[in-house]
Amino acid sequence: MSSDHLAEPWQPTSYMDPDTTFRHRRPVHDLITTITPTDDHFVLSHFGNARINLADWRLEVDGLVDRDARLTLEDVRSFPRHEVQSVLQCGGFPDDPRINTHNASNAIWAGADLAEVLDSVGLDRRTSFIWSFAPDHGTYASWSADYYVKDLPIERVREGGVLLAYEVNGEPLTPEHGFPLRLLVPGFYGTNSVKWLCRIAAADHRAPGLFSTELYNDPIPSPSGGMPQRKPVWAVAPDSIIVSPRQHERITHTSVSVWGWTWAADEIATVEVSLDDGRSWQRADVAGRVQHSWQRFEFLGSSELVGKTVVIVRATDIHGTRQPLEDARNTAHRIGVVLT
Ligand SMILES: Nc1nc2c(c(=O)[nH]1)N[C@H]1C(S)=C(S)[C@@H](COP(=O)(O)O)O[C@H]1N2
Ligand SMILES: [Mo]
Repeated sequence: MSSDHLAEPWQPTSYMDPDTTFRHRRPVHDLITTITPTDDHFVLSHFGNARINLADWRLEVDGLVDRDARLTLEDVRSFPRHEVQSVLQCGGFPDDPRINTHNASNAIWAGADLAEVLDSVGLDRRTSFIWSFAPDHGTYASWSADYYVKDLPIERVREGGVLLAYEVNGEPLTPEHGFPLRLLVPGFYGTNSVKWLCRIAAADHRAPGLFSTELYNDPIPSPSGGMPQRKPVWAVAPDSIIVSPRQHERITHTSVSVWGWTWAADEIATVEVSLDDGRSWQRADVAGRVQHSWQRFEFLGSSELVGKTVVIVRATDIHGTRQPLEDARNTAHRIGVVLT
């Protein structure tokens, strides 16, 4: 199938409401439960929220496959149902990888495994990327587009757990979270989990598009002044949020408790807490993870300091990759407190 055909998205009847960028989030200090209730789950929709008419919605599956398919929601539901507990984290500003927006939630998603659906239509061996399309369109900051398209390396799909998700926390998806169907890519930044999914296509090259090959690609320093390279915003780097204490909280210095959530594409091995703005670090306790969930960390200790200080938390994953203290999508979280 030609690339020209691949670039033309099929679209169900839909409208945008609102038709401007839609963001919703709770303060991190309110994220006190392991599973984030759906109403508290953050929402990020670049162009606004698409409202889909289920009656004419289909999931088109085409590109490098033996048999094109047009699946109804019932067809998708007829595949084995998989549940995945997973953190979903926004990658932050699509053109600025130096800011951590601390925008994350943890939920139980259910749906069909994308790898099983692709096997059912016969995937061509040349496939290296799976493209995913949605009909939302409009303007976002200074950019505009007629639809949303992302791509995933086939290796991630083959690992399993990439869902065509129709449920979150035991209920059908809400419109803001992608009704009737969304992609859920555990371990990858939220931008890849395409909401209002209407088409997936198998291809042997990356999907050209505003959100795939233009925005959401981080510069990587080139060693010897060669051609600048860019890396797609895919796997989630080690990250963490401090749920407690809150900004400006007064804490007794002899009994300091710091807790929150930590996660990465792979499991987090250690979390360190600093009570003196990064001069010294102590280990926190870290719970194990369930599938791709976030992990709770907790630190109980004391400080010789009294007065204003900054609490910082940094996580390290099982590969030894540690959160940086500045200028990154996963910059360590800092909270200013007063020790009394
Ligand atoms: N179709 C479509 N899918 C999308 C987006 C979008 O704007 N349009 N935003 C992405 C981004 S940047 C994030 S962080 C997640 C947020 O998912 P949520 O709103 O369900 O939390 O959806 C992703 N999927
Ligand atoms: Mo995002």
